Amino acid sequence: MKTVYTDRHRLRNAKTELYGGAIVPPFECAERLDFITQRLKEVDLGPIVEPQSFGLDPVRRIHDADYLDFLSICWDEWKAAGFEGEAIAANWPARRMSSRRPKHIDGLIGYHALASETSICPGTWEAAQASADVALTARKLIAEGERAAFALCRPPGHHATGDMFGGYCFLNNAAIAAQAFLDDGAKKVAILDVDFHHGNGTQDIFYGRDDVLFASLHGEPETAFPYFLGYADETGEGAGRGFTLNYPMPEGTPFDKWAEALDDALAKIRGYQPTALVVSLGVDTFEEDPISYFKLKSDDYTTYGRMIGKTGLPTLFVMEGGYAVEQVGINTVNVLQGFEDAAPALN
Ligand code: OKP
Ligand code: ZN
Repeated sequence: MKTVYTDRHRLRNAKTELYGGAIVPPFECAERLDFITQRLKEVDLGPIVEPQSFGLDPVRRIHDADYLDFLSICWDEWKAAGFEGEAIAANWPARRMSSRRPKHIDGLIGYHALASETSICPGTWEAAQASADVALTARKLIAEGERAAFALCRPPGHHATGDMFGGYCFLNNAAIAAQAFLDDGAKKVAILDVDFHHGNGTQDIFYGRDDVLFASLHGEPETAFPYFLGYADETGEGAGRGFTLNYPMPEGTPFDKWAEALDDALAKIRGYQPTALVVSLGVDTFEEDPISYFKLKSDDYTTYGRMIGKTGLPTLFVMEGGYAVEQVGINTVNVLQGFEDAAPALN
């Protein structure tokens, strides 16, 4: 399988994350991708190719114009405001307050943020656009006949909504790619989110629609980020009723329990008969992940890659999280190898 990758992810090199009341070096760091590209080469999974540029039109299909405008000006305005640190949200339109959009960047950033851990630094906007191009390029490989492709995206995307960033995400790469499949003639697309965290952004974007089936396996919202979405009784609204599937699971969940949820999700995805499957691939389900609490082991990634491969669907893997940096390469590539094992390349 081909991987799409660009060094432009390094344009985002944030120095700060707000974590437990302390400012720490971000868990979501450039080094993660070094371990993944190294492993891809070690096992010779396939060619690593550069993305092409699609511009902002396919991004605008998912994200609001004023949100994209905010992302493009955020750093310059933060600097112009005279702040010393990286741009970080500290103010929100909380319950019973006005949701009108402020002008000052200190207010505006809160309007467009869903959490405060993620700092915006110079280069963030450029890296986020490159990450979307990676997803769109890998999607195009599938449209042109590949059975599968790996979009090695960074920054990740599944927490980003149409108008909010947070949880290390700015542009929702998986949603942008899914919409591109539809705009290219697909009638139905499924998104399977196996990252440890609930894909709240993707769910929110497609919640009222029946042309995208969204299924997410994740830490239960009572105890895991993003806390305010991902309950099992969230199943979609209006035309989208029944097209959102949530599998929240408790602390300590081992692979056999997790795999039962995956089995159920895959059966429903098969029944939906989508033209393509987009996998939001986060490997923070790993037992040694520093910010998560599932108990998957490295071999389990191969096993579930095979399970996904057995659907026989054209599959776009889009990189999301995974923070046990030194094992991120092995675990991610295990999924792709397991997939190829069950679904050999067409050419
Ligand atoms: C991004 B992705 C843990 C705090 C976590 C943000 C996590 C973002 C995860 N105690 N804060 O889904 O991997
Ligand atoms: Zn995650």
